[in-house]
Amino acid sequence: MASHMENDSSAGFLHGFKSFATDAIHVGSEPEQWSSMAVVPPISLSTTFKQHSPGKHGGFEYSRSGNPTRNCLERAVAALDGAKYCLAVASGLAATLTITHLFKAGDGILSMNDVYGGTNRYFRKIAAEVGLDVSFADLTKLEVLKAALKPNTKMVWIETPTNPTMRVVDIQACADIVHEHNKDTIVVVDNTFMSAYFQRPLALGADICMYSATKYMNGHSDVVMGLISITRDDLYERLKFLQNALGAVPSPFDCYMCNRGLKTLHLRMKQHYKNALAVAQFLEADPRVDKVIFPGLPSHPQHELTKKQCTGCPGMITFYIKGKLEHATAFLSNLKLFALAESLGGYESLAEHPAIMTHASVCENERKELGISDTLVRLSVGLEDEEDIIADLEQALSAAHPKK
Ligand code: P1T
Repeated sequence: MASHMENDSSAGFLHGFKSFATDAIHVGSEPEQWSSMAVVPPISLSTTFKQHSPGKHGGFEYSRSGNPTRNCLERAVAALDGAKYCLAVASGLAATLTITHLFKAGDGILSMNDVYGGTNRYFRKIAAEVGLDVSFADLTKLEVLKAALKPNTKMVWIETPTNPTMRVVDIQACADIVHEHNKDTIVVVDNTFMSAYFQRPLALGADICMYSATKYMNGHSDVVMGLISITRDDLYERLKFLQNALGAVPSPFDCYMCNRGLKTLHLRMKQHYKNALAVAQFLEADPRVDKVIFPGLPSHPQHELTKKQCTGCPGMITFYIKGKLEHATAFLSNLKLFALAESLGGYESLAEHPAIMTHASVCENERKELGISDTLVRLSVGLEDEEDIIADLEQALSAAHPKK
């Protein structure tokens, strides 16, 4: 199998997934499925579908249960994840909610300690409130995982790399340990940061791979959506029931947009990686920066693990600026090309302050423990020209740390 990366940055990483681009472009979009032979899947807005006789229909009944445009997207994503099935839902958090509805009060959920702030908030303030036994642990340490598994643990939630501190969890090792503990305990990987292009959790032993498709999978910062990929038939049946019964489904227009975004996922991710590597190297050499966290740099503590389980790295970088909160604030306020905004994974560069913005809902003690400090800055490096991205970072660093 040939590597899909042409530049040296692919050195030592897992080989690219076979026929990824071809599948992204063709699976689910076959013209033969439409009487019009449309090459681009139409947006099917009808909420309901005519039946031949009661209960006898052409595959669709009501748009919450199934929609032709959503079908196209779900088939494409399943192919890209090496999965049998995919279910699209209304947001990344709707995916988390739908998956968590597999369980009942008293069941245990063990989550990676560093996760997206909204995931942390959902587990702590909603799932725990309705009686699920929620706990958090540093799943980068396998002995910690082993000690944290309980007889009632029904789901282990892994986010890797984590948002925002970019810790990397060994998916295969975790899945082996969890399934040895109890073969029915479900391992879920939030694959939002890596996207299907750089990481295939199901091939590494996970039972469910989920996304905030709002990020790289759609890639254009114009759709809020979640995706759930699975291969096990029993899990699919239960999740398909929940997709319809809970009702958190995306609109046909959003499904069209996300499917369109997928067609260039491979091109976008290669360029995100190239730009991010250049930015990470620039920041690491800069005296105004204390520390850079990017799994593609040899200085990342889990660089070797990243190379073993991923085919490359996305545009996500976090770094600690030298100084205090006022330096981080000055840096972020002076960026011109980067927009100071939440979210990530679009073609445009974004920067944010996790402690004040995306992870404000995580309690202060926990933030401190995880390293989400006042000087931590998160970048989502976009697809602009590398020299323009670096020039913007350079001028904002100079504004934060003016020469005396
Ligand atoms: O925003 P939504 O589509 O509901 O997805 C939630 C979510 C789930 N998982 C991860 C890893 C995420 O990063 C997110 C959303 N994250 C942001 C909005 C952010 O700026 O980090």
